[in-house]
Amino acid sequence: MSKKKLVLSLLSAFAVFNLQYTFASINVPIHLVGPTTPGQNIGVITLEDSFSGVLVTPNLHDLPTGVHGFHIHVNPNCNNQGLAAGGHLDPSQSDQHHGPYKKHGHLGDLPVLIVDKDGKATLPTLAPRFTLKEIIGHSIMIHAGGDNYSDQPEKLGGGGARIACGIIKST
Ligand SMILES: [Cu+2]
Ligand SMILES: [Zn+2]
Repeated sequence: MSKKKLVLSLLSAFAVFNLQYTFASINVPIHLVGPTTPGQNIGVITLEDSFSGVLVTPNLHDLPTGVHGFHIHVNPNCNNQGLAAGGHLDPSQSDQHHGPYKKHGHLGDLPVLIVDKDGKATLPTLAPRFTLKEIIGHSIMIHAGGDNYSDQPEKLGGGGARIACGIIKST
């Protein structure tokens, strides 16, 4: 093989490699929840397949400082103060809230969302147990309180009220 041919075949092999390892991603607009329809837009969450689960990259503002419960909920509907979204995504019907790192429990349990002193959330986290395909057609929810990845002492990690939400749609 000539040197030129070798370079060309190496280049095309590299292009194919890159195509295979370009992961799908989705941008989800996030709104504060409202009594009937969604309220103010507070930014976007980017969801992207990775070598190990889904990379969750928030670019959010106007949230209360601190740690927030963060989950995939079943219904693609953020109305009625977020209640229309239903419960945590749980295809195995485990009925257990164990957070993102245990093998069993709600598939939709995400790592907590951290909001800085300026009300912004920008820290990426990895949700290791599902792929992007499994969460399309559901919603993503931010709670007022934190999440201890347990049903004790409070159910569902103790996050309480739903404060912001977005619908995960394929693009
Ligand atoms: Cu939730
Ligand atoms: Zn849960």
